[in-house]
Amino acid sequence: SGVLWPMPITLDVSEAFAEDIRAGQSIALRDQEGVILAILDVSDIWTPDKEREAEKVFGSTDQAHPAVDYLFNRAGNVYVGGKIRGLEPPTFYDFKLLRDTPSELRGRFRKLGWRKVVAFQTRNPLHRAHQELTFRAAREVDAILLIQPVVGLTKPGDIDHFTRVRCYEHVLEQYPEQTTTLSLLNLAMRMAGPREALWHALIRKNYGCTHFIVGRDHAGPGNDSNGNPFYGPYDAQDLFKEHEDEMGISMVPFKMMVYVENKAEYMPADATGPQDKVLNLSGTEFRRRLREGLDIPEWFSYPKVVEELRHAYPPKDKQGFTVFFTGLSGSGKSTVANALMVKLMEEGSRPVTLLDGDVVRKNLSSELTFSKEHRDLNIQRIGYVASEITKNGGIAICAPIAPYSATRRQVREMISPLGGFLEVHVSTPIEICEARDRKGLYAKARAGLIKGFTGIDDPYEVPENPELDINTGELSADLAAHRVLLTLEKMGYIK
Ligand code: PPS
Repeated sequence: SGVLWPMPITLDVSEAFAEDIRAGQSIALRDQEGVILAILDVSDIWTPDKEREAEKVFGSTDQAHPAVDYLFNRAGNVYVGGKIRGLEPPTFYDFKLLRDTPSELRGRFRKLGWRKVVAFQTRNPLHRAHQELTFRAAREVDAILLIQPVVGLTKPGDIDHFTRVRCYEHVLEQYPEQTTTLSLLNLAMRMAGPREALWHALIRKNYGCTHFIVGRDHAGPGNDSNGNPFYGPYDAQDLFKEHEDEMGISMVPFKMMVYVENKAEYMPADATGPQDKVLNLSGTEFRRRLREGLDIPEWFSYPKVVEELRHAYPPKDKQGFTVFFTGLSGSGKSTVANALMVKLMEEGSRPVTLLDGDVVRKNLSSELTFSKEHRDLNIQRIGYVASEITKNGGIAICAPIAPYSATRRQVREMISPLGGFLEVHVSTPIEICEARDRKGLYAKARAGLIKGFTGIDDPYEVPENPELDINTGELSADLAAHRVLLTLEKMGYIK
């Protein structure tokens, strides 16, 4: 239509779903619980050219870009378009008082007589530099400041919004009264840099803002697979300038703010001189210090914000972790796992749960057989329980056979983002396991009474890079458990 709109909002569906619908039909758009939020009267069904979409919207087809990755690997291959009839807005149970519709926010501005409002977009916790930047921006254009953080999908690995909102509330105390307000924006970010900046600004216009802050590297996705940034640091400002006339909202461009030690204040980077001592703490370094429980200087952030973040992202010795034993039947997994459990209980820093192969088979997986499919399902269940324990700061010790590498890798990938993961290969040779034959199962397998027994007529894929390798033919259970403890200590999970 010629209306300026930088971001396609598409409904992607699977090919199978698309087969079943025709233009002219209506489909229900539901939330995760199945509540119908809107009806889409389908007028178009088409297969998009994703390469072209990626190139045009994100300026790249490199899958290191999170939105390109989403488009290519997660979005369905067919798009459906048409008129939407809204039935009810999505329900949120968190921070209800901080969520506003565009008309609610416009109403608030009107009621308070705020004619000029400058919006600040963010997906990160705010520190002193942000406070300085936003406050200066508001003063520059003589406007009220709206901090409007995104609480929907942001960049993978970002700090969760519950923690961020608690941080924003602390930072709000730092502004003079009646100058600043906070409202949350439920948006799925695309990290599309320049186009995203225009999109963010148009959304803010709809919320009643007159100005929008665009800083350095707005909505930047980080580096591409060659290590180069996807967009130039001020590309977003340039694109905004190009379209400012038709935007209906003005840009307040901002250069990066830095702390100048000799002046004991923040300044825009381009306003510092050669005699100035500029202090810098990168996001990566900040996260490292947080993770290691190291000092974070007062010039960088506010003590209450740091405390909030430390609480949400404790150092390793306060995080949960999983010790995942894998090995043949009779290799000694359970014995070492039990010895480890009591040692960790003695240490007492966190609650410990043992998910032993046999015990899980009795309580969690009683209907499963030893087929490949069922073994995988069994390990996925164990991984899921361990991931929940790890996420909540506990210790999970798992001791199944877990014969397949791919499934073990899945478990590792599921747990690693939530806490520690230590894979221990109990590599006791099969001859020793068979000679022990504590349950008489090897004898039965040899006699053909049990089919598909691991190591006899069923595979065991040896782990390639376990954190630890233990052979209980050479090491007692007690010493083996001690070695696990030492490894955990080395990794930083116990003190
Ligand atoms: S798996 O492959 O990870 O799902 O196996 P797991 O749940 O750890 O169960 C292993 C225990 O079940 C007994 N058992 C068998 N193991 C291997 N193959 C076959 N066919 C089989 N049938 C029964 C065996 O006692 C295993 O216990 P552990 O403690 O490993 O000796």
